Amino acid sequence: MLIKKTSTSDISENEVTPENIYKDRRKIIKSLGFLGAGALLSGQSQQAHAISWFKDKDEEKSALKALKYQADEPFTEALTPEAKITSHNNFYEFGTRKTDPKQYEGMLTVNPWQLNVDGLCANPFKLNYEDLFSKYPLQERIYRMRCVEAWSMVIPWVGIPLADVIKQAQPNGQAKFVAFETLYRPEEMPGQKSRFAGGGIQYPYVEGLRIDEAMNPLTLLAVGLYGKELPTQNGAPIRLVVPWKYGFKSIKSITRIKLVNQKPPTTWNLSAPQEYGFYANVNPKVDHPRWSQAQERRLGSGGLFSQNYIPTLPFNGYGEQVAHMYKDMDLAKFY
Ligand SMILES: Nc1nc2c(c(=O)[nH]1)N[C@H]1C(S)=C(S)[C@@H](COP(=O)(O)O)O[C@H]1N2
Ligand SMILES: [Mo]
Repeated sequence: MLIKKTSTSDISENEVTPENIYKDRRKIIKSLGFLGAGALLSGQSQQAHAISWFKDKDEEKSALKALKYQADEPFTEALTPEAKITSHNNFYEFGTRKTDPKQYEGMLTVNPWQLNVDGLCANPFKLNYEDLFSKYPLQERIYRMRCVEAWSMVIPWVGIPLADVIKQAQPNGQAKFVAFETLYRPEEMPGQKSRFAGGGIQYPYVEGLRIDEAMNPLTLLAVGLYGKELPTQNGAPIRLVVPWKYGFKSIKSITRIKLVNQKPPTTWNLSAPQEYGFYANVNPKVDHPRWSQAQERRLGSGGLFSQNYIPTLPFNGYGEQVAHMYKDMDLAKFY
């Protein structure tokens, strides 16, 4: 498997790609005999050919930048429809039912925003709302997302490799882990105001990665999906995406990224340590104490009745890029 990067662009707040353009672009790619949504182009000449179909010069330039990757395997899984990705959510700050977060779409104040990057580093810094879309080249990554509840989707994210942000901070030799924190704003997040509405977990939601996991090229800070800014329910304005781990590691609406020396506390591990570990690597061989992890229900792949059960892959199918980080670990013990 490889990085599912099909385009990069300097998307700013005002020039996010509308969904129809997004779809047209994929149709064009398909019509040229490539593999359709999520497919990767291979070979310089094919790339040049595909790009010549994109009208606008700037887009051409950014699309060229986009195609700097090696393709060795097609991405054959269908994208989960946008309507599904934005209406079936886990975001307990907005309620515990899958349908709750969408009710708050547009209701979280994301501008102004402040993301602090600090801790054990030479260059701590802050990013504001505009910075999230303008400071780093944005990349599109189509990733599977596997929730620990045994459902999954295929999502076209737009974002920034977390490594780019961490390198900018210049971590020192003490920095062994990265801690993340979600916005704490009970006025706008009903789940933070009431223990009942928020499912009984502690807020702010916190997560963490080992520094090598954080620096892995797959690890993304997403600011968009389907070519547009993230909606509230998917973690606006910026959220983590760690595609080889269960979805709960992919913390939403982040306000702080801190380089630390010790393994940081993580929300679901604090809440139920026997059920949710720090690592949370997708692993069909290690069942949740209350259900099997051998299979998953792929959402939105086809019609109403086509909820597909498919086998779950180790590391969610990203083993080639990530298994080396765990080669000396017992993954049943460090679940
Ligand atoms: N702050 C915060 N981040 C969160 C959650 C949450 O409740 N709060 N839920 C997690 C879980 S369990 C999953 S499966 C994913 C869901 O992401 P999605 O709604 O964009 O599909 O977000 C994760 N990030
Ligand atoms: Mo999840």
